[in-house]
Amino acid sequence: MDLNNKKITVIGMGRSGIASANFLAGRKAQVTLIDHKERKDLEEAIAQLNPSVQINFGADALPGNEELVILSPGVDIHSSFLEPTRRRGIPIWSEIELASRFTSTPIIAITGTNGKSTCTTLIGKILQRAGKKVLVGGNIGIPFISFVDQKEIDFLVLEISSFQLEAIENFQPKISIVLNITPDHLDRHKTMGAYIALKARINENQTANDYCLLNMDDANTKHLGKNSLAQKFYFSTRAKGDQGAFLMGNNLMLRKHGTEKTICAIEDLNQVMQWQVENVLAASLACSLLDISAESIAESLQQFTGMEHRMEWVRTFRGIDFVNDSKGTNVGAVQKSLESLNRPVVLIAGGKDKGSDFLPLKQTLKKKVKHLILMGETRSKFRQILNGSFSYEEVNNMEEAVRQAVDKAVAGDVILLSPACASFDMFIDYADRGNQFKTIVQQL
Ligand code: UMA
Repeated sequence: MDLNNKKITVIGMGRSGIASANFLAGRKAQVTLIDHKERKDLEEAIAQLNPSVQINFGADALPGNEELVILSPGVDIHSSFLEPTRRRGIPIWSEIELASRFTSTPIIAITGTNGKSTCTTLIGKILQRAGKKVLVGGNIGIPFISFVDQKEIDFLVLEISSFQLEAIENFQPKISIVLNITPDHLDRHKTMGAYIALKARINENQTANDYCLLNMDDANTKHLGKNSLAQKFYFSTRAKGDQGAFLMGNNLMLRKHGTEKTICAIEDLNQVMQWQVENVLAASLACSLLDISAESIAESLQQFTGMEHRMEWVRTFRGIDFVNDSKGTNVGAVQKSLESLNRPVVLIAGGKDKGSDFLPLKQTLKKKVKHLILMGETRSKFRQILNGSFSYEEVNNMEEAVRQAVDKAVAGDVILLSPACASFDMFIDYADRGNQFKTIVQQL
């Protein structure tokens, strides 16, 4: 694809937009970068840009002469300001579509509502340990476009979001994985149907030489391969299919082309990863399809201690375990986290609303949680669904939350921060929320 002198508009001056604009400018495209924020709020971003990039601040409207538009993930493809461009038939791509046109390195693409970052990181670790040269990024941090100029890489391991899939055309991973789909981002995608359809796009361009890995235990994911030409493999903690990775008794097993192999026992995994067996099965299966041996996979699994802010064990104090799951920003994540614990839980939840329906959480709360501590903007929404039927209290900050939780817990309990909400009402982001929790817990 020749970019020389091509008029390209990039929308959004965050990590994805800056990396895309610099990539395009480096290939001599005429790049306009637009952002609805004012100049004073973007000084740091400006400093990172190729000087040839033209910047339009405080703007939504596109120049009108663009031949291609690149969207940052945070920009909704249905935004009305894109209408004139769409009417002119100009292609509108996400950054991952652009990047995929400039690399022939095989891509392992991981999507799903929860567990993406853990699975992505784990695959990266297994492949690295097996001697492969890999780059790990995408929604998890370094934008995909930043990888395409790097040479002699064996695999790109990319966490992919529904926002990024919204504007793909040809994006074709060698291996696609859909971990699970539960309600999230419905403020943007509006319906579960629309959200599921977007996740399904991860395998729409795959061919019979590619692999599509699906969670057999999740009703929203198990049929997502039906329109894909890719070879289908499944992972499950409950059932045993013909091709895939399964839990049999206490063992993690691989089944491929008529042969069966044990990877390791659940007890061989770190405690945190025992809570996330589905992610472990998906990662093991992907690596086994890339011809990494079961023994090598097992060695990596045994060393992997999980991710910060995702079911992260913080400390035991007075016999109470403190677990930081600040990245549990939707109802499905909290359900999964609670289901994985078989001890009484004092749960700290609440935060910024993402248009979520908390009602499906009520049953899990009743089953698993002895006391609930609520904070943030969504307190009133929780109050409505609980309707006096459940023991909870409301607090104003993290310090109060931890103090009240300790008051309610006894030795043998778990105090779990798993908010089911975004963090932006009270914190910079989920990491800030998790770090504040950890600091307060360490000071007890
Ligand atoms: N902007 C506009 N117009 C709009 C919307 C946004 O101009 O209509 C501007 C904002 O003013 C801002 C910029 O766009 O300056 C921000 O762009 P962005 O929100 O896409 O943020 P980036 O920094 O580019 O980060 C994006 C992903 N962000 C989102 O999906 C919201 C990051 O995922 C990703 O790590 C990064 O690209 C690199 O690939 C974050 C995320 O929250 C972690 N992802 C969601 C999630 O995991 O749930 C999907």
